[in-house]
Amino acid sequence: MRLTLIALCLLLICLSSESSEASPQPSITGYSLLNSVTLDGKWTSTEEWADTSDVALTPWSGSGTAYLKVKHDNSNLYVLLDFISDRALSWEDKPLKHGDSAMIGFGLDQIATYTFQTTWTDLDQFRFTAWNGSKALETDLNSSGSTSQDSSQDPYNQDPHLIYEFKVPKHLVTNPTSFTASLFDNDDEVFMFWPARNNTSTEEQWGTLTLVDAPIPEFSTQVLPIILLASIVVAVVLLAIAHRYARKRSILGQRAKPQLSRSPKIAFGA
Ligand SMILES: [Ca+2]
Ligand SMILES: [Ca+2]
Repeated sequence: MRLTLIALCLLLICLSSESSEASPQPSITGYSLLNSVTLDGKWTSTEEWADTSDVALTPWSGSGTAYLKVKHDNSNLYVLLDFISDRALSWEDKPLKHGDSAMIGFGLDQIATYTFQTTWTDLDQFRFTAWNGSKALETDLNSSGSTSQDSSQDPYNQDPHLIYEFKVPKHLVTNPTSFTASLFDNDDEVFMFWPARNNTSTEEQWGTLTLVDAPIPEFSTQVLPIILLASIVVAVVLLAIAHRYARKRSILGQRAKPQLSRSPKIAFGA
């Protein structure tokens, strides 16, 4: 029984690793939101961004940890960039020039269409800018961005770190669209990208963002192996208990047989 359990666990681990390696394409899905977004540059509640999937950004220089999430409603798409490893805020007027920042870009056929950036300019101030191609736009196109260091409701990590939120009108982007996101931590000079980039950093390295008109499935393919493993473990444990119980009953039954066979004799003798 113990060997069976170990074998099942190994099988499920193999299945789980295969499913995680089965999606190497740089693509992300933006699900229809169930929880509304408040553009305050933080997880307004622990549930605010729990209704969509995430992908990890990859450091281009240095090391770091950050996650990207996208979802949408009828009018806008929303982007979260959670820079977990950026624990120190730096802004533009520091001697090192550049402030901590986040950028997202949308394209059509790998050509940049709109780019949005949020950059810290002071201890409590940031600047939101928009470009059409390489041209900076005076209008913000009804888009907006926000950032903070408030991580109190962040399910990933509650230690204070930089978080960015963006809102972009859906009519500005195609569906699906070429998409990229990046983060810059000035203190450690860390660039984080989705998808991962090499030194050439061309737009052909952008990924694909697809907006689907449905909420995230309750049980994603990533969760299914875990549920399956848990179900099998429970089933094996129940079988083991049932087996032990049956064996115990069998032993007790065998012990009880001589007593039962003696009883009629006693009654007969009386
Ligand atoms: Ca928020
Ligand atoms: Ca920083």
